[in-house]
Amino acid sequence: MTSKSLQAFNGSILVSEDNSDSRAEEVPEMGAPTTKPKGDGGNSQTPPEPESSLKSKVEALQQTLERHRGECQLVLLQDFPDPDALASAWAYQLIAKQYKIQCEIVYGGTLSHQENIALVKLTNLPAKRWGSQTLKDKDLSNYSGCVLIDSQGTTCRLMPLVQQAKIPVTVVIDHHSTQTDLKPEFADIRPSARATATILTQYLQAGLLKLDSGVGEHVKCATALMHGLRSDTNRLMQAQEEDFLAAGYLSRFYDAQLLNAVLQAYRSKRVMDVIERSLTNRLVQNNFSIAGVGFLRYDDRDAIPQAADFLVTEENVHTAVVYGIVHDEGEDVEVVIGSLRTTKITLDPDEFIKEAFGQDSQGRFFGGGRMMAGGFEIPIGFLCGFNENSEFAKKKWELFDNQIKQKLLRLISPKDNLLHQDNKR
Ligand SMILES: [Mn+2]
Repeated sequence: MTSKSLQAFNGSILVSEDNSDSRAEEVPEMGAPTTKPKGDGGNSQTPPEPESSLKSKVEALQQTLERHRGECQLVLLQDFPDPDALASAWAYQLIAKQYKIQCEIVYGGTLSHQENIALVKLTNLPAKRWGSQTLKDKDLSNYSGCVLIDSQGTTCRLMPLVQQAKIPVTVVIDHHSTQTDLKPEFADIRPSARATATILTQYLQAGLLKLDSGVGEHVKCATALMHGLRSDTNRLMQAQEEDFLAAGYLSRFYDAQLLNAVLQAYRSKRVMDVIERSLTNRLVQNNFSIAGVGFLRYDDRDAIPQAADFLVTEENVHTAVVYGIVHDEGEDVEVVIGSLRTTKITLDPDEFIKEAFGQDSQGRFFGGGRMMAGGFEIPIGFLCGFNENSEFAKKKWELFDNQIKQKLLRLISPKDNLLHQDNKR
């Protein structure tokens, strides 16, 4: 991987090779998959999937489902599932139900963004969190196969356990570039697709499940798919022909009021407080806005990308990076979590983050990105804990804050290596 020369601003394509490109996926407003070619202003259109190839995919999926009739499958989502993942998994579950396949939709992390929580609550979306305790109590031998939707297992902490339990990967449906060689029975991996929801909608439209606007569950699932599709295409602004066609089909079934209710979800006070901290602490240099927000509860993790979304709206700012130390009580670990948002077309978040933070001892990058958005997670290992000692916690935060700033400023103002704390504005 080191052979890949990373030039932070040249805007060339860097196909993600590690497992962290989807960190920022939980933020629904942002961007398309990592493989989107850059430098075209985001307007290039990939022609829709040819009908013949879609037809053969649909047939292959039908045959796969038929072979597993009556079985139980585990649908694994990324740790912080976004609307595209949640909705697509639900559509798969409804399709599989026709073959008497029972699907359990699970994720290992948490739902943190208020819109995602609202989506799950308002639509009764059947996804469950499996913490480490749930896993210990679960008998995985019930499941004859696992299904990966909107990921390839690399951003999914449940994946290693499923592999240990020797559950085969039956189906992969995703729009990220191929990340690992999973050898599933059925794969539809389309990096050219803007949303997995578009792929699933095409399946529905091709007849894998006949949607009925008289069936509440169908209406809710269509609404979730519409939300997933919109959020992965930046409210359809990056949508291509096939996404519009899928949205057009969904428009016959979805509930506009319900979608509106999901989008109207309010921010919690704690999210507002984190945004406030990011405003107070931000340092603006060379059109970059950088803000450390200190310690955060795990459930508020999503306040970080939301603060970055907000900071990038400031005049003369094209890129915002917000980070904090998040304590995961379940696993008792602390992680520096950060998000990047940019409106600069020639800045590739994936390259920028890989270049800024480098790799861990196993050669894994601490983060990556896709169009307009990126994220990173840096475990703090031995320095975890003892935050009840406020003097220590303060020093610890300052250390990480300074180190992250230095790494970022090295790229932002290459000649100006030193940290100028009083540059704050
Ligand atoms: Mn997606």
